[in-house]
Amino acid sequence: MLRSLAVAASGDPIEVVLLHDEDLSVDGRARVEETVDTAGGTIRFLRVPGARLEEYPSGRFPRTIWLRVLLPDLLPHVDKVLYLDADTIVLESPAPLLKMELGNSYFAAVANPLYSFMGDWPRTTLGIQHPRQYINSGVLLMNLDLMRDERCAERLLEYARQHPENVCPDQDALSALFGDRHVPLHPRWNAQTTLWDLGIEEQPFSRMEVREARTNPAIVHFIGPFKPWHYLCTHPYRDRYFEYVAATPWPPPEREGRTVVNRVLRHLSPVWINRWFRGQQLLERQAWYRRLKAADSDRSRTPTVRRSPEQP
Ligand SMILES: [Mn+2]
Repeated sequence: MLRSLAVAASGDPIEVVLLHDEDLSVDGRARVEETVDTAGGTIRFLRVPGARLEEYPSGRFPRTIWLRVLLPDLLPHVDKVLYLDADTIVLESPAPLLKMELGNSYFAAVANPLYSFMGDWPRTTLGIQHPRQYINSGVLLMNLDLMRDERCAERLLEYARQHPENVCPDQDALSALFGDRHVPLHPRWNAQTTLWDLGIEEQPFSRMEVREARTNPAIVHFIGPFKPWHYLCTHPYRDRYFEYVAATPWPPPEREGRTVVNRVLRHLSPVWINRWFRGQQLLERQAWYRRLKAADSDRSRTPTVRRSPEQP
């Protein structure tokens, strides 16, 4: 991501803040610095104490998913920031995006289309009526001033604690609370894998937007379980990822997932591959949630512990 950003920004000054919760090796930091230096940019490593993140329930995801919502506090003197997931590549300078006026909106983001087999939880569980208000949290242009003023981090924490069962904890919380307070971006600013996997009619974008985002994405986001180094990744921009890696001090990641089953699955359409994998993930998540509920009702039998009411 950083290498691609360095190339895409060409000439536009970039100031990178790398958020992390665990120690980074001296060698790892040096490699990151070298990658950003090649673009004449600056980098600051910002370590966030794990305890800060542990306050937010993250389900089966790493706790670091919550780092982005702490940015208003972490960068107290910054008015606006572009948050990028590490599983993105940047193909066009985001400088014009950063100039966008956000007015009374907390952030600008791209909607998150869903595979139909995953169900429509944004509507049925989160109460989001318009599919464009369910956003993907991997690329966020954040109005830090407004988010600080209106205590967004605390409100997200409160919501997350009341909804520990949510499928995508940070993204669901951002969408449910602030989906109606965001600027919807063209899908080319967060071209998620679903853009290519799903049919045009299945996406919450116009036909024109889908075509433009497919042919000319500005930021590609490798969402889901198959990152570019996975054997089941058939993403059209997979090779671009490896080109960028080749220009960094890191060796290319080892290919993973080349199992007998996957050699058969690879011949299926991406939707069916996802259905197979994510179906299994969904089952695991349901089992995890049943355990959570069981533990919860165990505790509620103890009169000294008060629990907030269970959400549907
Ligand atoms: Mn991501």
